[in-house]
Amino acid sequence: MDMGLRWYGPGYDSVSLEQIRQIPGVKGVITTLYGKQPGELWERSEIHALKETAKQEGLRVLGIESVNVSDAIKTGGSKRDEHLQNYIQTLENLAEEGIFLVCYNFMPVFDWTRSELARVRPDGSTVLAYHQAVIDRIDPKRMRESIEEMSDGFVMPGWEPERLDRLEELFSLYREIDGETLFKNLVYFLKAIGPVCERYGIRMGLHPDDPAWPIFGLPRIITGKESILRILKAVDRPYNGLTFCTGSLGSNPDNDLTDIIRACRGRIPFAHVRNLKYNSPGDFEEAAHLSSDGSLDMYEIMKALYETGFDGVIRPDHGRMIWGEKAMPGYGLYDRALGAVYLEGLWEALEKAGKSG
Ligand code: DNO
Repeated sequence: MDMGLRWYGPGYDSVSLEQIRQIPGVKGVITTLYGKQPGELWERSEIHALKETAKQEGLRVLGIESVNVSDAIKTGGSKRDEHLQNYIQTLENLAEEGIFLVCYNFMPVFDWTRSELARVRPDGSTVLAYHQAVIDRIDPKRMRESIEEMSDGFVMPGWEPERLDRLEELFSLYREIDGETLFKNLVYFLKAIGPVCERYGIRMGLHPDDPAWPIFGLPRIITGKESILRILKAVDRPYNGLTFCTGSLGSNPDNDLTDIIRACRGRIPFAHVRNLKYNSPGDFEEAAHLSSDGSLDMYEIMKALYETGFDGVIRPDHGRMIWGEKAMPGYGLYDRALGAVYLEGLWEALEKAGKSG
């Protein structure tokens, strides 16, 4: 298992590589080429430069989150094949640079969604939160205003202004796309990238939908055990894997996280491990990683990963904003560092118990 921290790159992240390097046990970063539009080709020289930046600080690029999939690929639009060629070439360029883990999602229009970016918890920390009634009142096409107001000037992954400017157009692209069509387009994508993934040993980690149910009338297709197994079986090859995101799947209390991990044995190359707290149906808030601070049992989750032979990358996920830090919501340094070390502690205990038992 390699522990990594997500890093947005120079100019995009308030957290530095030097700070990341000082978190015990963190071997590298999960990063991306920010500024690249979905569908665009990533040149090998650009990937190399990214890798060198990390290397100069003694860190590896453990994986990419994300090489985003374009709307043409998701909807089967006219530019699908051109974008697929670029995606395939990008994967090859990444592999040539020694990067073999790629996370992506297949959510229409919106990536992860929250209704609040700074809900105050009893200890004064602030967290991302979701309240269905608030989401139901939002006009999704005016999301730009809501996000700008909420995010304190930080640009968040999946919520880039270029995207928010095109919401009207994006909604119309998905007008005819139901869950089944989206699923078929995902299979088409996975089959198309199969040869390059198999040639280089690339592991793709499909990120579940967050929250794990349809929102704003848009379909969402990776929401729980059944839908995950369906896609893993539709393209039943090791390269077709899952990014096991506890916070996304855990947004639905009906999802049994450890059961999903066991059902996906061998197909989880990447895990986002974090906690959240359910307040009432449709209302949850993120919490510290520690089990007792939220509703998820981190020990059981790490144990299921350990027992199924997980050998990929784990990163702590959204952290609380604590100690006066000002950073991108969910992606400050302090609480994610606490999370990383806590998860490493659980892993160390599991490994030692495993060896002695
Ligand atoms: C949010 C993240 C997502 C994730 C993408 C993967 O914090 O978990 O933005 O990176 O959905 O493609």
